[in-house]
Amino acid sequence: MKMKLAYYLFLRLEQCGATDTFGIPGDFARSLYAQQAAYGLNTIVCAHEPGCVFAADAYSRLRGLGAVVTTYGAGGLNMINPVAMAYAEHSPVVVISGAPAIAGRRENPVFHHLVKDYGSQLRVFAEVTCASASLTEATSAASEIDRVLDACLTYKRPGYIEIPLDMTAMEVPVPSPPAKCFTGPATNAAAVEEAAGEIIAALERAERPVLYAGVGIRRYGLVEAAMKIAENWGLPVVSSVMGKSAFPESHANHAGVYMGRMGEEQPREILENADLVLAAGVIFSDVNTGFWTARIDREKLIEMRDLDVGISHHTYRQVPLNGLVPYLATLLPQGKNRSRPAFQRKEIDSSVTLDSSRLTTMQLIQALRKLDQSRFSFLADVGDAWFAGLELDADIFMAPGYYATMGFAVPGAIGAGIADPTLRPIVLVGDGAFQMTGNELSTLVANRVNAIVIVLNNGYYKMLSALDGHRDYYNLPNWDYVKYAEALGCPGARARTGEQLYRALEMALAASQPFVIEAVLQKDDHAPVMQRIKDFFEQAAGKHP
Ligand SMILES: Cc1ncc(C[n+]2csc(CCOP(=O)(O)OP(=O)(O)O)c2C)c(N)n1
Ligand SMILES: [Mg+2]
Repeated sequence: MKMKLAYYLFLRLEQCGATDTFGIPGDFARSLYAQQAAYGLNTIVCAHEPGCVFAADAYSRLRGLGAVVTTYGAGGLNMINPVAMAYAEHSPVVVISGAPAIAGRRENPVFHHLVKDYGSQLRVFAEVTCASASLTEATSAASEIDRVLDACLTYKRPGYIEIPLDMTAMEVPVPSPPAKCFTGPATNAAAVEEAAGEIIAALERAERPVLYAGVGIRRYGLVEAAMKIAENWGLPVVSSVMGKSAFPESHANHAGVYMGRMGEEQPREILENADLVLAAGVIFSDVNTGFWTARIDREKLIEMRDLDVGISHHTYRQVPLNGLVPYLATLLPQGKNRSRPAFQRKEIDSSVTLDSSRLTTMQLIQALRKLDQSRFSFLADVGDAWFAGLELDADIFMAPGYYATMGFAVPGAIGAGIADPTLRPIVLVGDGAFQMTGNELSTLVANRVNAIVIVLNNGYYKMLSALDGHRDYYNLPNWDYVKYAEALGCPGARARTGEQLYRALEMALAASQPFVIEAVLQKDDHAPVMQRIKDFFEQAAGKHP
């Protein structure tokens, strides 16, 4: 059977959950865009390539795969940082780039958009993806597409597919019937059974077991199975920072986010006093471990990773998370009668009121905690926006929790809103990050994604000053964010007090288009996690130099 190369690619994207693509057209991608329009795949054109990838990354976190379509060089290479983030954050985004036609290629290329040679862009992307391909041959094109997509879904990492102009509409042989989209990580059923047996025996013995939920749970679509395990065994659930909302935070067993000394007390006590920590898809990064202040004994730890499982000091290979977690969910306790875990869930602090005094980060947090979290997806950018977001009990929360690049949240809202139109995105973004990618507000307007964008305006790169003390070069130009928003076609309101924030939120909630709230905050007012990080770094440095 034969099919147009581009059509086969679009069909496979749809089968993997990506029914929309993000990108910016260009001459080397003109054929891809024309084919996409003819095929009928929804095309979202953003303002800038980094925004396209951030949008596709958020989309992928909700749909399982995101896709961007770009031109060569100027477009493709403009995507490197956010693709690197998607790699670090285990978010499968496939980059589809046009390339010079094969027919016109000369030995000594001096094409526009081209760096060194025809392999340059492919080599650059190889460094930030788990699989890459240049489709220069009709016979292998379909299997190369399948190979890259399968790797993206198996390893939850980005991939790269380059298509020369004259290959896009070429009729190429395709497999019939189509191959499976997702073959999954290598699995040894006997090893899964044996590892599960050992885990169950450890759970039966344990007096204070805890489920430590990581981002892998959401990436591999294991939320339901993780809930079953927690409910069957009466486990309190503590999330990692990156895994925030991987386990729904409205669930009664959820006890908070663990971040070593930087985090809240309750999840820390629960996790560090546990006699068994069942970690699922947790990445033990510096941020997740609260800058290595986490205290979890190796002997108490069962670490279910993407591809294998470590139990105390030994490892079962070919026991992937997506094989083990669903299997564990079917196994019930035989011995002890497990009831609901006993702990007090964090209440809304009623002493914080939205009055006429100067707006504080704590007031912003409390105002957001009072919203019905089930109606929203939350996206946070780097800085206090992220740390304020950590205080919410969100079921859907997205942030650059590992890679920590600025600029994710506003464009991320495009992808989140399109991937799941039933959830209204709420964006928390610092003024510094907003100044990088806030222009994607206009893409939100154009695509009728009615996100609520809250700009934390402290006139400062405050995160950096928390680590490093005050520097003049951390001061930011002061924009009028409300006027800026209006210029891009969406209304906004400024909040200098709690009362004004309350009113602004009411206006935003009533609006059917995107709405910007400029929250005017002070340089020395921090979300609780930021305050602890500041104290920690000050202590470590003695005093800032
Ligand atoms: C793309 C990128 N450039 C630079 C940095 C370094 N950096 C980390 S936090 C930060 C300041 C963030 O400022 P803002 O968005 O205003 O948030 P605040 O710290 O004030 O809460 C900077 C510059 C980064 N993380 N990402
Ligand atoms: Mg700032």
